[in-house]
Amino acid sequence: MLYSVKMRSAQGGPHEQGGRHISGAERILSEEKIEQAIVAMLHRAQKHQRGMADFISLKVEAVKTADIFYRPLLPLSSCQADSVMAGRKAAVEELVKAGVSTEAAAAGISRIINLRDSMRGAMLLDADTGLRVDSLGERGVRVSKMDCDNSERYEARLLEKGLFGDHVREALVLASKVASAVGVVAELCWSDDPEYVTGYVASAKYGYKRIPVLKEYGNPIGGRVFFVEHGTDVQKLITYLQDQVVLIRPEDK
Ligand code: WAQ
Ligand code: MG
Ligand code: MG
Ligand code: MG
Repeated sequence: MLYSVKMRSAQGGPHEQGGRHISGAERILSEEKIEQAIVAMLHRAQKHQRGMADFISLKVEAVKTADIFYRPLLPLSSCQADSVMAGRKAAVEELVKAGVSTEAAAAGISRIINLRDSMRGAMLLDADTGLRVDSLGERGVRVSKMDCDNSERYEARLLEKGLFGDHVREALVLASKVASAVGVVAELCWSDDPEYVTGYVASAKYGYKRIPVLKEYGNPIGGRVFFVEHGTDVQKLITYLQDQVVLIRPEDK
């Protein structure tokens, strides 16, 4: 039996009462791993670089094996960028290559830059017009119910590329689920953790492209934009992103 384990934390009260988002996490785990995961999530919320949480929600739900989708891990590669400006230029180039209009790509970057505080979830933007298509406001769409299929194997794959740590491990799984969704053209992301400046553009077509710097060190604003094909059934997409259980498998070598 597998379980979905989710955590979200905020400062100044719960998110739904105006609390400031601190951190969140989601895993799919077998029963014997739940306890350790919950303790790790609790510690993350308590000692986060965005500040100390005074609201922490932990949720454990059984997952029916028959409901699981298996989807491939996106291939990972990196681009060069030695400044925020160069990084953002590279992000626009990658987004346009993946099928996002120049205007929408620029709109995605400004949307994140102009956030007053970080959101808990992502904004959905039309990949042609750049207009926001979800109506979830400052909450956004929180992608949930996903994990890698085999943590040991997954972490070994990352290590082969010299990568380790929660940020990339969680982001690559999330990006792989998002890219597998019908209607998603590409994703743009950088962290809201002030000390983490590396971000990425991901798409089913070109994989997960790491961009070494997308914001200034110390900046607590980050976010995610999912660019969707014009005419996408947005409600169906949101249901997939939030509720569909997806396990990510590295392709066989
Ligand atoms: N679903 C939707 N949006 C999310 C989710 C989620 N599960 N988790 C985070 N976000 C949004 C939310 O707006 C956050 O404020 C923002 O993304 C940043 O979240 O290869 O760590 O968890 O080294 O801080 C990129 C790794 C790390 C790059 C990104 O984001 C690399 C990261 P964070
Ligand atoms: Mg995260
Ligand atoms: Mg897709
Ligand atoms: Mg964060």
